[in-house]
Amino acid sequence: MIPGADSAITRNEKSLIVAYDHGLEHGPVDFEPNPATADPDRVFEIGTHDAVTAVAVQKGIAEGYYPSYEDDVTLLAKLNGTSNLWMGEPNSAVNWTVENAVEVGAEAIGFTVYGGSNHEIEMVEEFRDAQEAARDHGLGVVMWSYPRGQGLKNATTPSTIAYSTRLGLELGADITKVKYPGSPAAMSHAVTQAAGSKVVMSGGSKTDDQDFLTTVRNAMDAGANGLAVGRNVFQRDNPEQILDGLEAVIFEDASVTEALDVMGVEPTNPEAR
Ligand code: FBP
Repeated sequence: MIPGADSAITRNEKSLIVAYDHGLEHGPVDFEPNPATADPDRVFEIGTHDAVTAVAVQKGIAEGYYPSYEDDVTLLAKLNGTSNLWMGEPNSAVNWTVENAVEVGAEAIGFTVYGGSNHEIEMVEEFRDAQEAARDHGLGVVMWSYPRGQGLKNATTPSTIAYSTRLGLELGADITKVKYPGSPAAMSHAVTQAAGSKVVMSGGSKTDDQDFLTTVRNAMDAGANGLAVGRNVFQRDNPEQILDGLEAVIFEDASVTEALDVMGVEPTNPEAR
């Protein structure tokens, strides 16, 4: 990490990244809950919400759609990715060079590393090339650090997620994106292992407003620097409404109750705090 290298995609050291590489990673099935989001214009519009510090997309989406949003959205270039049609050991094709991403307007790069995969060595070497090219161009570096592979069945245990954030630090990420390890204590341990590099939580599959905000609140209380989220925003009927709530929790230190209030939503569970 280089302190400040990620400043284009952070605000007060925090990030709310909208990830929109799902059309590649999961396929059109992810757009079924909100069919309008198959249109990248709709998601870039969501990305103009004040809370959003960057939108992460693959090359084709950036080339085709980002020029209309370059004044209002910060581009995070997701350089590698693989479709759900691939049935082999976890791996991720490098689809985009840093040089081309800079030409398209990227201010940071994103790169997946599947620690524990039989392809870990080549993925880490590819990350090295991307990380060093990003440094040459003054871009921030976000690692999607998702351990998985033949020998790794449960990729969200506390020790695995702590190892994930440590991989980000060791390999030169400014921000490491990890799955939530299930408890504030485990998240706190993962943040400690990142040793000053930033940690953001991955959004995961769509959950209800209160449950999602509670997990984000817990992650923030454990020292996380925000969120990189896809489905839990764009699969909702009203993505802007949940962004209002996330803005309150991430940037204004609001409680879950306060965030639901900002959204105009009644708590479903009286234990909201
Ligand atoms: P979500 O918030 O929808 O989980 O998106 C985050 C993300 O990392 C995306 O960038 C990516 O497409 C997807 O999750 C990968 O999910 P998985 O690793 O579960 O296939």
